[in-house]
Amino acid sequence: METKIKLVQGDITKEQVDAIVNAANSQLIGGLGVDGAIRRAGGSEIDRACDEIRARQGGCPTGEAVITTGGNLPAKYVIHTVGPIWRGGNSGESELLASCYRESLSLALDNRVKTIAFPSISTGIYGYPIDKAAAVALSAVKEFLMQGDGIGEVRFVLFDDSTYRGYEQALSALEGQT
Ligand code: AR6
Repeated sequence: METKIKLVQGDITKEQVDAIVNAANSQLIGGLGVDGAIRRAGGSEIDRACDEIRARQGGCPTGEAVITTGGNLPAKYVIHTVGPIWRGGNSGESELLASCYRESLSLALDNRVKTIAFPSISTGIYGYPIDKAAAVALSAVKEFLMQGDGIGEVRFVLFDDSTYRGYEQALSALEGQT
């Protein structure tokens, strides 16, 4: 099962996959970080699609996900999920973060997505410690993949060295478990 999970260092907007995931905010209003990069590269079609979702359902609660076009990106879709803001670890952060990965993968399956790329949700502006976030992210994805085989590959596209190393360590710890 682990072979379906790949770690790469790079810019998620360049990924040739069916869907990339965005670390969005609950208003679905363009922000900084990976959100800004995705919207810049994908163009105004993504902004318009987010505006429509906001008008229809008022945004996207933390831990949930919505899907839009990928606009000008190589990816067909962008799945926008809203990670928790780190408040010290006792405010349900890990459950909400795990839910982001599960909900994104479930939306991917509904849209026949076979290959999907995630950034490290919540570990930038939202302040979630990388080691903790990596463990939650990888085990949530692994558990989801064990439930079925609709998704062929999940790639984590990690922007900087320290994030990449954090995920590498968490993945070897997870693979070491029986
Ligand atoms: N490709 C992959 N990862 C990236 C890229 C990229 N092009 N650019 C940044 N990252 P953040 P959050 C990494 O802050 O913590 C926005 O304003 C970054 O280095 O983007 O969930 C939203 O609108 C970090 O490792 O997301 C929300 O308001 C990771 O992506 C808020 O930020 C996530 O950092 C969400 O904060």
